[in-house]
Amino acid sequence: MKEINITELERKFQEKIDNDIKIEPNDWMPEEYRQTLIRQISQHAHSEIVGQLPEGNWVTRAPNLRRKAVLLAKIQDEAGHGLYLYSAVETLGADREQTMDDLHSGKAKYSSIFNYPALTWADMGMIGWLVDGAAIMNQVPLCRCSYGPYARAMVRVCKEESFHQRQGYEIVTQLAQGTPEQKAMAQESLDRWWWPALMMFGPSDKDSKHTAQSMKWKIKRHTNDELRQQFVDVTVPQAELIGLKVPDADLKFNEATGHYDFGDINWDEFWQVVAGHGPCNKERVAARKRAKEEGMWVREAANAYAEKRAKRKAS
Ligand code: FAQ
Repeated sequence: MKEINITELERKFQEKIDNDIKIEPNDWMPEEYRQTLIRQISQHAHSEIVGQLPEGNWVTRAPNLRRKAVLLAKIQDEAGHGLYLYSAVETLGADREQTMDDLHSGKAKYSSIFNYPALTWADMGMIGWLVDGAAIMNQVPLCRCSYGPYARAMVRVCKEESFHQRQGYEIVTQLAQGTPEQKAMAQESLDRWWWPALMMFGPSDKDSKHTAQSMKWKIKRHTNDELRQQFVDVTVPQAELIGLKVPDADLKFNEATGHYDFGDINWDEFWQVVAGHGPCNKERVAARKRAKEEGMWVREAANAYAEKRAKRKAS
């Protein structure tokens, strides 16, 4: 009897997916679907939060007040994205504190890109242009994700990422049109960030263990390689327009396919970074742990105040 009910629930669930009707928190969903979403959304949230660190490094050294104000606003936006996403994870029954503890213990992943250092001011431009650019390419399709709270969070996130991408491209454009030293700084930064940006889209389709199922559930709408190709096709002309050279000797527009062919990605480097052995992995996780410990008194004070107010209201 129980089995028949589950089959019926699965049928209804699949029917909604097939008809592009959003799955909402109180709807029945297969446990694997729930777990896949908890994994992806929490890792996405961690990426937004850890992603603040490379840029935070430059707030005190921004070249002028306008740049500092824009950078601060962008970093605040990333914190907001993390908070929407942690809330979306909670709608799936996950515990927010636990997901953060998983980040701190190394159990949960976050985007490989944030394990690279931001060494020059040009890197602030490159993060906006390439990293937010890649994030948008990946996240616009997520606005049509089958899970309602994630899809809705993505709509606002994408609008903000779009502003981030433009401010990054503007920084890089100004440097590329500046003095020879500024242009060289922009080129050197592109040389360092190009390949890690391509890695953001995840392993190639043949090595991606989750893509097939996530596409069936309409969590993902495109494969990792499809999105990576779209990113290359859009970004290479942007680099050419401002006179920068993408560091790939094999990059060539293919008239037959209408896409750019590009060189091999160093997957060994990608998996090393994902496994925790990138240039900044230890530093990033240590910074998050320190933030939790040092912010403990604020949370305790806020909770004590909330409890006191609730008691006063009740009496
Ligand atoms: N880094 O089978 P797949 C941003 C892992 S937000 C680390 O292909 P899936 C905003 C993957 O988790 C950037 N690990 O997995 C910002 C899995 O391991 P698991 C983040 C990666 O989930 C800008 C394993 O490899 N965006 O930048 C990476 O189907 C500027 C096998 O991979 C999102 O999270 C990687 N790059 O596809 C903030 C978007 N790629 O979990 C500040 C949402 C793969 O089994 C400044 N996420 N792995 O242990 C997604 O779209 C997907 O999760 C993918 C991976 C495409 C990232």
